[in-house]
This record gives sequence, structure tokens and C-alpha cells, in this order.
Amino acid sequence: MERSRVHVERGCDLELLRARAIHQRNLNLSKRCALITGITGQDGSYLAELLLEKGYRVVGMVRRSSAENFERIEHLVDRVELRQADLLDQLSLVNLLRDVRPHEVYNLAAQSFIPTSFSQPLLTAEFTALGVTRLLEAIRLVDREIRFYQASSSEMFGKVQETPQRESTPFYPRSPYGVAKLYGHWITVNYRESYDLYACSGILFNHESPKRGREFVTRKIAEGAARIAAGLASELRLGNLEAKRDWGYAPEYVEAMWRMLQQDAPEDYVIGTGRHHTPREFCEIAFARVGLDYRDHVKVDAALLRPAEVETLLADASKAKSTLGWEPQTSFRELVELMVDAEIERAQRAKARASGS
Ligand code: NDP
Ligand code: GDR
Repeated sequence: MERSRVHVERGCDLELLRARAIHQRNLNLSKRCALITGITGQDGSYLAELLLEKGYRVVGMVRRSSAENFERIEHLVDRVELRQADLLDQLSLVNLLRDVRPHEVYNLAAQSFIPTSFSQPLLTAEFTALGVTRLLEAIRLVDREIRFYQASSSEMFGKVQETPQRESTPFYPRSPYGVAKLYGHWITVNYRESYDLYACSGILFNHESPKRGREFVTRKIAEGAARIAAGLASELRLGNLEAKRDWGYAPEYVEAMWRMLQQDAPEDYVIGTGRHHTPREFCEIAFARVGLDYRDHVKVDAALLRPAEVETLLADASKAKSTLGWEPQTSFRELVELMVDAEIERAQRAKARASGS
């Protein structure tokens, strides 16, 4: 008697599980599905948040590593599906698309740090340039209806040929990264024109946030100022303080990516604020935020200068405004201050951990 009740209960559990699985599969089929490469990066994590809010099924492509690197998506791991594949491995991309069958693919994965592109130019080309062709080939093989976003960069303008830079400005990249991104841009345009794919290249100017990688100058300055103020460091070594960059706030930029894939026709767009500033100005505001004068702490280190520098970048994003209805909302000062405030919190947590409280 007891045994048969357990049996019935187990049977019910199985029925329930089966029903739930069918329900989940139906939900998955009815939802729009987006695949994000580079989901563990700054933009990938903000884009995943945005697409989840919009009701998408979000699948993130991650590459195998000996230690997990999910810091930026820790708060999302229960709501996104993570699948292993690599931009270096063609077959893994084809299989991934066959399994997931996404409606939209956002290709954010890349070797994205310019100094590393000088020290590892071939690896950069494999990831950042040829990786784009591998993904486009996988789309062409599996489903030509997939909409594709390529993360192109203002670095393609490099030694700028006109100011401000817009979609029609000629390119002149100044680093192996810039050259690799230019290949990614043109192969995206070429597959759109050759195979009628819905493929867009978003030419995004620098965008930052507290989730920015530590090696990039904005995060490095924000972190440096906060640590010096907390007594955890005394100086900050930087390279070129005079380069001009058009810096915006990353969460706003991922909205532009999504909008590009919702248009009637695929096109390329410049995304930026139309204002530029130098690392020196970033230092001024960041150190003032913690009550310090940057001139007492920042040292220029010639080892951090680049073999070829991009001196100035400035976006003309008027096409994005008129077509996508996209406009930046966060000012430069707000961006610096929100990044410094986030680092102050981190430094305080680090101090508390160190003192064991
Ligand atoms: P990040 O450097 O923060 O993230 C890069 C992502 O690419 C990481 O998730 C990384 O994974 C992944 N990746 C690198 N190589 C591979 C590979 N072989 N296979 C699979 N995944 C890989 O970049 P951002 O989020 O800042 O930028 C997103 C994209 O936009 C990049 O392509 C960047 O070049 C471009 N871009 C960025 C701008 C910016 O200002 N942020 C401006 C213009 C363009 P892992 O965690 O395993 O290292
Ligand atoms: P960038 O960003 O090269 O524009 O590429 P980064 O923050 O690295 O440099 C911006 C400017 O600051 C100067 N700089 C320093 N840079 C770093 N990283 N570290 C320093 O100590 C330092 N001192 C001065 C640099 O010389 C440069 O002029 C970013 C990346 O996200 C790319 O992937 C993306 O495509 C472009 O932005 C648009």
C-alpha cells in the first residue's frame, strides 16, 4: 500500500516534470531568442540584462577556461543559458547555432585591448577579424534569417580623415586591433551585400561603466583615485594624457545595438556622444571627487605609450538619432563620478575584508 503510494507520487512528479519541460520548450519557441558572444564582457552583461527585460530568451556563448570568469553576469546566471563555443572553432559555432536557433546574434566577443593587439597581433586577428567570418559562415549555413550585429569600433577611424566622424568617413586604423575590426566591419558589409543577410555594423565610440575591464584608462583612473583616497595606493602610472576620446555610458550603448536589429533594413551606424575629453580631464574630475589633486599622484610612464596612437575621436551620431531615435543621456562628469563612486565602494569593501570586519 505504502509502496504504491510512493509509486503514484513518483509518477505524478514525472508527469509534472514532463509537463513543465513541454511548457518551457513552448515558451522558448514563442520567445524571441538572442545569442550573445562575449556575454562575460562589459557590453555582454548589459546587453543580456536589456534583452531579458524585453522578454528574450538569452543564450550566452562562453569559451572554455580552467577557472570560470562570470563576475559580470553572476546576477544573471539563473536567467540566461550559457553554452560553450569559441570564435576560433568553426564547427563549435555551427553546432551552437543549430542547437540554439537564435533570431538575433550579437557578436561582441573579441580581443578588445589595444596594447595587447600590438603584442599579440596574430591572436587578435584570429579572434577579432577571422572570428567574424566564422560566425557569418555559420549563419549562412544554418539560417540566413538570423539577424546579425557586429561590434565595430571608432578605432577604425584611427588617424582621422575628417572631424567629427560619421558612417561615410574614410577609415585609417592605427593598431592591429583597429585593422582587425576594419576587416570585421567590411566582411559584415560584404555578407550583407553578397548573401542578403540582415547584418549590421555598429561603429561604437568608447563606452565605459563600473563593469569596464581594469586595464582600460577610465576604470584604471577611477580605481586609482579611490584606492589612493582609501590609503591603499599612493600613485597612479598612466601613458598619454592628451589623447581625445568620445566617452559614453555603456548601458545606453547596448540599447542602440538592439535598435539596429529592429529596423526594416540592415545598415551601419555611428554611436557616440559628440563630445570628447582627455585622460587628463578624466583624472581632474575623478581625483576631485575624492578630495585630491591628480597632479600629486599621477605619473606619466613612457612604457605605457603606444607604438601608434589615435590622437582624437569625435562621433557624429546624427543618423542614429534620426533613424533609431537613439541619444546619449549621461554627461562626461556624471560618467566619471559614477565610476569613481563605484570604486570607492569597492575600495571600502576591500579595506573591510583586509581588516577582517
Ligand atoms: P570586453 O573585453 O569586456 O569583452 C570581450 C568578450 O569577448 C569577453 O566576454 C571575452 O570572453 C570574449 N572573447 C574573447 N575572445 C573570445 C573567443 N575566442 N571566443 C569566445 N569569446 C571570446 O569587451 P567590451 O564588452 O568592452 O566590448 C564588446 C565588443 O565591442 C568588443 O568586440 C569590443 O572590441 C567592441 N567595442 C567596444 C567598445 C568599448 O568602448 N567598450 C567600443 C567599440 C567596440 P572572456 O571573458 O572569456 O575573456
Ligand atoms: P581605447 O581605450 O584604446 O580607446 O580602446 P583605452 O581606455 O585603453 O585608452 C584610451 C586612451 O587613454 C590613453 N591612456 C591609457 N590607456 C590605458 N589603457 N592605460 C593607461 O595607463 C593609459 N594612459 C593613457 C590611451 O593611450 C588612449 O589614448 C577602447 C577599447 O574598448 C576598444 O576595444 C574599443 O574599440 C575602443 O575603445 C573604441
